[in-house]
Amino acid sequence: MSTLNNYMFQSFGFRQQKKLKPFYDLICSITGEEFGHVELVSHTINSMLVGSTYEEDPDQTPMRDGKDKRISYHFIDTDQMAKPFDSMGAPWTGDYTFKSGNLVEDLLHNYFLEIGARTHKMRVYEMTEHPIAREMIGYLLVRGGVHIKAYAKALYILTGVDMTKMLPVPNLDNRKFDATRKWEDAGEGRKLYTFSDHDYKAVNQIWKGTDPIDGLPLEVIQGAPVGGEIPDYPNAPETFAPGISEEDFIEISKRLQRKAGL
Ligand code: MN3
Repeated sequence: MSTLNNYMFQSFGFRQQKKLKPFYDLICSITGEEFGHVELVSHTINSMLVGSTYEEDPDQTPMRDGKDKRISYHFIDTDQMAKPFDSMGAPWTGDYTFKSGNLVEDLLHNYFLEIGARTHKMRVYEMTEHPIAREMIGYLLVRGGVHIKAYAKALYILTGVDMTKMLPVPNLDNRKFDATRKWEDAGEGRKLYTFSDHDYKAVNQIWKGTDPIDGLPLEVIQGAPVGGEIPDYPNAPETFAPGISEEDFIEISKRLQRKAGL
């Protein structure tokens, strides 16, 4: 949420975007990817929560297990689907967005933010063996690594300071994680997607040369990566979601198919 909103507002309020187009294009491209990452993390949370409670008559307390979860309010407030709060239930707020307007400062902040996110991912990976969580973290470690390297390259072009020399931070190769290797092997750590079929081409003036960690050539991909299948979550009658019975759905289908309204 913080990376998405940082880059989004930095892109919306980018001064002299024509003159500084490669930097503008970089922030816009990564904004597009972060939107997808928020969706990916949401689906991870949603999928992991499927089956936390069960269908039963209300008097049988089918949601009793929610009472003892750390964020029991999540079970009261939602139908066990993700919302923007942290692992202790503290809500995400707009205070977490950073947009100074100074390009070096903003890129430095973004670089720091990505490194912080990498540290958190690595710790969470060490906290869970859940296959869905590991799959998500493995992928995001590789893609977040691209963002770290991209901001470092942008800062080098702007200032002459080579931030890539300190990478990786934390100092542990992505390949140490079982769930990252297939994405590293597929070259996902060296591709920067524009998330647009036509725009943001000037990003190739920043994302060029070789990978500072493995020395292999970098590549700009015009467009977005192939997406995964969006889960079709089952109904959860004990939460009253989505609240449409089979009988209701038959009637609703008839109304949907009618040519005229009402
Ligand atoms: Mn990122």
